[in-house]
Order: sequence, then C-alpha cells, then structure tokens
Amino acid sequence: MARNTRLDSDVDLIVAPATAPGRGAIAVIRLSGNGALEAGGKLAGSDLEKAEPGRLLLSKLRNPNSNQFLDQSLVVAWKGPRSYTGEDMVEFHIHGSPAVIEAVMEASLLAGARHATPGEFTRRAFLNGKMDLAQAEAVEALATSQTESARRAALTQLQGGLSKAVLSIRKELIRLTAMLEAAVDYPEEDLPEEDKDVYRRMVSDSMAGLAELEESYNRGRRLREGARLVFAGLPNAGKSSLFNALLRRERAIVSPHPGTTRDTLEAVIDLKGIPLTLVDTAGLRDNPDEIEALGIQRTREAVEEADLALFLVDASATPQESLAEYRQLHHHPHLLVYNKIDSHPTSETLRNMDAVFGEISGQAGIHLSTKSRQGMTLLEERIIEELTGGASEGGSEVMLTSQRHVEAIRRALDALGAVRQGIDDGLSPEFVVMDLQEVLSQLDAVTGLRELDEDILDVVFSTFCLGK
Ligand SMILES: Nc1nc2c(ncn2[C@@H]2O[C@H](COP(=O)(O)OP(=O)(O)OP(=O)(O)O)[C@@H](O)[C@H]2O)c(=O)[nH]1
Ligand SMILES: [Mg+2]
Repeated sequence: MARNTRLDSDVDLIVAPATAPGRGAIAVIRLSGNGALEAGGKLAGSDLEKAEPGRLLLSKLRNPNSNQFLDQSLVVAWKGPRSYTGEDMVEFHIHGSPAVIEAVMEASLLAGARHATPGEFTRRAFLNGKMDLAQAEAVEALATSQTESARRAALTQLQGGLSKAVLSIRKELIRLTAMLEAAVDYPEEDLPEEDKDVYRRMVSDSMAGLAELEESYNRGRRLREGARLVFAGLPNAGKSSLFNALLRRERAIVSPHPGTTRDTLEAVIDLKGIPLTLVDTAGLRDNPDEIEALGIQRTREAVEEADLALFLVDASATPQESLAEYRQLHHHPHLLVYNKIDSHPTSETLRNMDAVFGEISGQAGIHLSTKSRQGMTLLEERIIEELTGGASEGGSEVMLTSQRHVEAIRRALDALGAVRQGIDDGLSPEFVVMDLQEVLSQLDAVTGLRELDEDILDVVFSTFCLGK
C-alpha cells in the first residue's frame, strides 16, 4: 500500500554510503530509485537487470566516464518492489577506505544518482508501504541501540509489536465510533444507561492499554538514562551502611549514634547496566535539632524526586517507632527492607513486623544484613525489577522509546478523557465522535497510517544516519 502523494524526489535515483565513515574492512554503497539497475550496471560493467536478485556478484567497478578501474567489489541488485525500499536497488560492497568510497560515490553520481538525505532509504520504504512509521523509526533505534534492553525494545518495534498494540486499540475505538454514529440517528432520546456502560467500558479498556504504553516509556527511560534510588528510615536503621554496601566502598560515615548523617549524599553505581544514583539521607524522626530538621526536610524532598525509595527498618527494634514515617512515605514507590537480620530477630518479631507494615502497604519486608551482605543479591534484583517492571528481563515486551510516540499517546489519552466525560455528561454522540476522531488521529500519528504531514516525516527521518 503506497502512502502520501508522490513527488519526483520520492522516486529519483539516490546514493549514499551505508556504512560508518572512516576505515573498515569493507564499506557498502547503496543506490535506490528509478534507474538503479542501469546506473549500477554502468559501474559494474554488467547487465544487472538480468542479475539474480539478492545474489552477490564479483565485479570490477569502473568510472563510467573515464573507464578507470576503481575497486574489486561484490555487487548485489534487487528489483522493486521486492527490496528494502520497495524500489530497484543496488549495493556495492567495496574496500572500506575513504578514498575507495569517494571514488565509487563519484562514479555513482556520474551515472545519474544524487546524494541521499539522512533516512531517505527508510523513508522510501515507509512511503512504499514496506513498513509503517513506528517500524521505520525502529530501524534507527536498532542501529543506535546502546544497551541490550534498547536493542530488544527496538527489535520488538521493528517486528511490528508497537504497531500491533496501537492498532488493536484503534480497532476497538473504530467500533465505538460506529456504535456512536448509529446512536446519532436518535437524537431526541438520551442514550440508554446500559449502552453508556458499554461505551464506558470500551473507553476505559482503551485508556488502560494506552496508559500501559505510556508507562513503558518511563520504564524504558530508566533503562536508558538511569534512576534515582533514595534510602529512608529512622536514624540508625543502617541507611549509610547500605549506601556503602551497594557502592562497595566506605563512602558515607557509619556510626552507632543516631543522627550521624545530616545531609543528603549521592553516588552513582552501575546496577546490571542501569546507571543508578544512590541518595543517602538523614534519618527521619520527630523532635530533631535544628540542623537535623533541615536534613530531614531534604530527605523528604529526596524521596519526592526519587524513582524508588528503600525504607529501612531496624529488625532488632520495634516496628512501632517507624510507623509514623512509613505512613508518610508509603504512597511513593518503595521497597520495605528489614535490616540487621544478623541480629537474629525471632520469627514472631518478623511476622509481627510484616503484619504491622503490611496493613499499611501490603508489602512484606526484604530480609537484609548490610554487615554479612545476606539478602544483598535479592535486594538488587528487587530494585531492578521495581525500576523496570521486569522490562530488563522480559523478551518481547512492547516498550515505547520515542518521545514522539509518547507525546502522541498522551494526547490520545487526553482526548479519550474528553470522550469519557462526554459520555458521562450525556453529550450528543456526534460531539463524542469528534473527540474520538482526535484520539484516532493521534494513534495514526504513531503508525503513520493516515496521510501525514511532510513536516512530520522530515522531522522523523532527519534524525537517521546517512545511508539508512
Ligand atoms: N548488626 C548489624 N548492624 C548494622 C547493620 N547495618 C548497620 N548496622 C549498624 O547500625 C549502626 C547505624 O548504621 P548507619 O548506617 O550509620 O545508620 P543510618 O541509618 O545511616 O543512621 P543515621 O545516619 O544516623 O540516620 C551502625 O553502628 C552500624 O554498624 C547490620 O546489617 N547488622
Ligand atoms: Mg547515615
């Protein structure tokens, strides 16, 4: 399925090196568009129209004007539409020096090609319906992926995972549009309550699906950009000890005196590939002195800014002392940790703790000793799991990685909010349908299903590497 209006500049012959600049064992130069086989044949000295598609041919490349011998090369040709771009294509696999690349580029220009712009090959693949826009963007994401999780997310998107998720929501909303349009025929009557319930359920299902996609962006962002982890709890719970244990260095001062840490202290570690900023804080307690009070204020701010808090409880003390602070903090994403497990609290004490804290948050404490490092591995695993929602482990989960996508999804969610409001307020169906149209157009911006502004395409493809 071809998309958008085609200009001459969408089909003319383009050329670019597809490999990184500089020296390498080989370099690849790519031609695509009208006359690709003829132009390629001029350099290779053979009739590429007759070449078997996708098969490498050993050829001598020559300058079509001077007939100068340029390089010994492997040449491969494809006939459109069965090619990456959907057009006739030729690739020269040549020796990877800047001088050879330049000579073959010059010869290609002489044979009638022009320089490709960044992303132009993939743009054509999109325009020719070889892939949708989300998949086209995944090509670049894959080529620039720096971490294992980024690679997996890009690959899932390239296989159409994101598009599939968006399209299934779109399908449901089109069904809703049709139902509402049918209801327009009965304008005098208010919509029956049971119909409204059906509409509401369709809207909330769609919102849940989109919210999940939006959340996947935050998880993905943490995998790429890192996260902040803050330690909180009463004085002497062992926050600074845990800070040091994760850092594997005696950085923070540890002492048996409650109130040792008075200010926040930060350090960065790499935890299973995630850059993690650790924030040690002043212990939270009532009736502190003036300086400690300032520290506690900073602790609360640090918790607000953090992606995840670890709430430490001294397993050798009574849980009641920590309760007031825990009630304040438990709304924030956090893990509950019982430290000093080496002090051998009885199982009854621990059950009691789980009951007391569990009533507030439903969490059971992770058993830890910063002294013997018992429970450290489990704690590290739980931290990663909380921050990534399992995304660093999972195989083929759909994950939003592009700012452009998440913005479109957020706008779709806003418009769906208006749809829901409209249904609740008994708005005439035709107005509700208008908001639904907005949702659909935002979803289509992700996949590029509808005719898109050339401007959007320019923005998307301008970030690509040359030759992609
Ligand atoms: N037995 C035992 N003692 C521990 C453990 N972790 C910390 N401690 C001791 O508990 C005391 C307080 O430790 P810190 O790490 O300074 O506690 P904190 O939470 O940073 O305290 P403040 O900075 O005062 O808020 C020190 O004497 C530590 O040696 C542990 O796992 N087991
Ligand atoms: Mg401390």
